[in-house]
Amino acid sequence: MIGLLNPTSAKWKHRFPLSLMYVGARLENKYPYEIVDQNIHKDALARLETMAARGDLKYLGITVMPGPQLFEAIPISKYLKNKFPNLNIIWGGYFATLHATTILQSGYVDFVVRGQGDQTFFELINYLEGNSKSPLDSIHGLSFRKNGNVVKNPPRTPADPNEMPLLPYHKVEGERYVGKSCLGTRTAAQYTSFGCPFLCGFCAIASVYRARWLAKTPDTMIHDIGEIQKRYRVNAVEFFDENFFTSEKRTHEFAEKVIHRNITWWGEGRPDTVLDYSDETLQIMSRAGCKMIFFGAESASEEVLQQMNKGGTQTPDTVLKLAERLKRYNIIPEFSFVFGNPSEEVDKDFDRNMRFIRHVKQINPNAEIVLYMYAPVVFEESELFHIARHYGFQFPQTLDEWLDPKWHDFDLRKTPVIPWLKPKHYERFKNFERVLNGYFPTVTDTRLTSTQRKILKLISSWRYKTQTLAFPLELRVLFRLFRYRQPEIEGL
Ligand code: B12
Repeated sequence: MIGLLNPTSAKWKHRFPLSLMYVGARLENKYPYEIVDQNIHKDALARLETMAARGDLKYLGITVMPGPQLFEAIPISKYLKNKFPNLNIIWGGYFATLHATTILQSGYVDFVVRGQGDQTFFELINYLEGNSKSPLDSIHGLSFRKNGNVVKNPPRTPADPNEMPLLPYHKVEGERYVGKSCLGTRTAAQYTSFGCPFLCGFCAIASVYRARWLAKTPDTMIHDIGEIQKRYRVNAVEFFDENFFTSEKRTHEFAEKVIHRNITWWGEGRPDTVLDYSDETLQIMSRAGCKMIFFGAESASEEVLQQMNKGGTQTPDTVLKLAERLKRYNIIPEFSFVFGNPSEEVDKDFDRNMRFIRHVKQINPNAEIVLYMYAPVVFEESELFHIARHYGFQFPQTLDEWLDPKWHDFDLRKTPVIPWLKPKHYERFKNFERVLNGYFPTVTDTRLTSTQRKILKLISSWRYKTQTLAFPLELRVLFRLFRYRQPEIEGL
């Protein structure tokens, strides 16, 4: 039996474990497998242990994002490997892809599947089960240990998602993943394209997919939506694609086709791409239920955008124009910014970004703002990664080191492990975020009542207007009291 584990990630909302469902789809009818999701099964480890003790668990695949998932994946792998040395532990997902060597050197993970993982995993199981004559070295996208060294096979060329098998909804407790969000009462997650055509220096997707973008056709998308509507009466969809809006033609056709499905939807895109869309496309998107779009605005500085290798035609002005334009279509832009890029002038950069965000809010008060602190990703060709290293940034050298509390929040982009950022920067960032969230509470927190919103706005009003950020204790108390939730940490 193959176990596929999704370690705890989201704190309060559960979404389909798509990564594992794609991996599972390939195994369907060929190898028995079970998906165990620690987000909903708090006894996940005990379950796996029982299976392993019965001799029922031969392989354990774990999906690993940095942050909370990693902090579960490490102790679970260590514990199970120690107790059941014959269990093959296989990691996949973005963290695994980018840190394969460190992971394998730990000794308690046997294989790492890099990048798009379903076919690689299937070929690995074929090999381990003795059903394939090809050697391990021929499995593209796989890393493993050989004679004490880590072997990194060539990367796998990503496959066309239109040719992928249907997702195995029968393998998950689907009802647990369909829930309330700001989009609708029955929200589900979908994934309709792999990769992104751009090479932004801070993005894990760029590092893995290298400017490739492979997308499902509108017909396949509609078919998939039909499936989840039939099964779960879904009325809202979050498209987790990194760049859903890459092709205007696809978006337009999808919008035309989905219009009768009565769903509200959200996706991620680039400001310049969507600003270039015709009025006609934006109109049909709006009529077809597109309620909100997440955009990487990144920075108020053209120079920083260049340093990030944002590419395309994006400038800070693009964001302002888009904020204005989307008002007409009733689509909420959710602009994400990255503070604290490697620079001698961090304070100036902060000032510029803060001023810019206030400007965006002036143009479109409904625009949502999502703030991140820069966290390097492994991306050898990226200038940003080299600059970060030049400033003395270094990733942990061992897997256990990642457990150090100082790395705990690293990928939540809030912790001081970045040499050019001092505690005062984090403090300022956090305080700006608090005042902004207080004055403009996010619509994505559906549990926040209108009275709570009014209280937050009222209390933070003087701070926002006078730009007094220091010691916002009253806001910290209110956020705690109201259990305020941030989309950057917990999803929509
Ligand atoms: C959904 C999502 C979330 C959800 C998770 C919901 C859930 N169900 O668990 C939430 C909102 C919780 C989340 C949080 C975070 N996320 Co997130 N998230 C995503 C997102 C948008 C989609 C992931 C997804 O479902 N993809 C669809 C599946 C099919 O693709 P996939 O995951 O790549 O899986 C394929 C391969 O990777 C591989 N694979 C994956 N797992 C496994 C396992 C095995 C065993 C094998 C063999 C193969 C394999 O095979 C799969 C099929 O080909 C991605 C971006 C993206 N577009 O992928 C970011 C992304 C994964 N997240 C990222 C990050 C950094 C985070 C955070 C840590 C920080 C943050 N602020 O975003 C937080 C953590 C907070 C927390 N509380 O856990 C980064 C990872 C970057 C990195 N350096 O590694 C990404 C890539 C976004 C980005 N561009 O930077 N996230």
